[in-house]
Amino acid sequence: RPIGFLDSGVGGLTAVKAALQLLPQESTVFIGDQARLPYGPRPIQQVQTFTKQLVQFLVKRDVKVIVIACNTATAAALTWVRQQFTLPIFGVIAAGSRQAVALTKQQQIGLIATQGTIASKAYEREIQQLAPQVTVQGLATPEFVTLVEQGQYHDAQILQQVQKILSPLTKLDLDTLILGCTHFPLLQPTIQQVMGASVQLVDAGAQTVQELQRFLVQEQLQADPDSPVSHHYYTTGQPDSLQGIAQEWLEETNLVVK
Ligand code: DGN
Repeated sequence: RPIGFLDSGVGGLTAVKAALQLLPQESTVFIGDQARLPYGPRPIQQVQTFTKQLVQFLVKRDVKVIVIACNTATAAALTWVRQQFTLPIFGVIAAGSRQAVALTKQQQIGLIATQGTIASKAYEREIQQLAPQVTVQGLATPEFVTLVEQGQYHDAQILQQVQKILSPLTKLDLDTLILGCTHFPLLQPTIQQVMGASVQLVDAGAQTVQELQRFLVQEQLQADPDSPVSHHYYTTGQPDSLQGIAQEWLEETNLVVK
């Protein structure tokens, strides 16, 4: 049975990519809610309702586990949807927090995310529990979601814009920055260039896939290595809008979006 991934848009593909690399024997089903993107500015209850609908869509496709590959939906809806379904559901905030706490030396972590994730203080709460001495400097950067959805994530064109948006954080001399939105790893080279080589970037989605790998082993839920592997991609929007980015990002030319 496949692993299910959901996001508001193309961002969740960054977690799918980590799964294709780390768990090549596993099948996947991805759904991006591009018709209703962005989730960042929406009220919590609405994000909860949308997330539940996407979970239901994946459950119908008989997935064995779900990754909410969206920080905004994790912050708003993870606890709530877990109460309503029996299958295991992962968010992306816990694993991202653990990795950031393990990496920081100066006990101050930067966080970029959507308005919804920043306002939820979900990372602060998680990090507080792990390491009460660590502080979080959060910055909402919703513009990055738009850049990525429009396929404009290639360095040269956007460097200045990214520099301007991140300037409140570049002043802080951070050693660790959480990419607290699954869209942001597509901008990773540019963000790294702007923040400087000494800043370690945490990809919360990829970290979650590493924790998922351990979970599948522990629970003996791994795919049978002899069974055929399949990957399905769905969007609530126009298939073309996911297809191009998915093919390029996942380096998969035969990929079909429904
Ligand atoms: N990819 C989503 C996240 O990780 O928060 C958010 C994108 C959005 O809906 N604004």
